Amino acid sequence: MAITEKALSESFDNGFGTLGNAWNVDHSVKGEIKLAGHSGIMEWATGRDAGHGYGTYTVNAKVDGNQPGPGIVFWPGNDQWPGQEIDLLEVTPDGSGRQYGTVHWNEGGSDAYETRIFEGVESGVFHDYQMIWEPGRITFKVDGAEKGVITDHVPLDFASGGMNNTIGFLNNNHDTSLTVRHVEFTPLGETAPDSAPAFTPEFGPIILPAPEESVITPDVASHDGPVDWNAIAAQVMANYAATGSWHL
Ligand SMILES: [Ca+2]
Repeated sequence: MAITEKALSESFDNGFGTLGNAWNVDHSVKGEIKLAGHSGIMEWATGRDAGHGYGTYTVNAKVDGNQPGPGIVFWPGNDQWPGQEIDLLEVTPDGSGRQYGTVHWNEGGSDAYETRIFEGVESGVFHDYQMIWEPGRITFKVDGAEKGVITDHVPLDFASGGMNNTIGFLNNNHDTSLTVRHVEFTPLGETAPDSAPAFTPEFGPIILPAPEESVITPDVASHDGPVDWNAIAAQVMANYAATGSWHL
């Protein structure tokens, strides 16, 4: 399988676009997706090389509400947790509405983590959230301003002998929501493109533990009905076996 060090740029002008696997996510407004209540969208975490590695991750998004619920979550490529989860946005549980970033790791079978509070970042408006993942260093920025740096327990990416992470968005609170208008990934050492590159599905599909009442829309804009998650996964695996690429 090819290492997926490819740029990604998703504007949500065509439904879920490159992030085709979602449950309970609203894409009725062209150019954005909205997660409210219990909802999520994520690339498939199919193995250590799923998703993306070192580089710059930029997400234009808006949090509404001041409670935990919304998340910009980079999930471990191998879908194992506790593990290599990196969160570009969560909300503190103290009612202050403060936002923060986190690096998680597996410490002897238990979840361990380190956080950085994003001081002065307000909810209710769109911000550019950015994570720069480099060897030994993760930097969080909001609207171009550095909000925190973590240098301990920074994982190696797949190309360096470690594991990649998949891009995802979650919301699990009826009093909060997360609206996302743009997602971009630029591999380390490359310059962000001036215009969105054509999407290729190779960084492709997704997986997360499916919630009990999944409403998944895997086939991008073609249907919105409930879908059997296991059947989708089986089809993706079959396609991969037959063609060498992940697709539905
Ligand atoms: Ca957009």
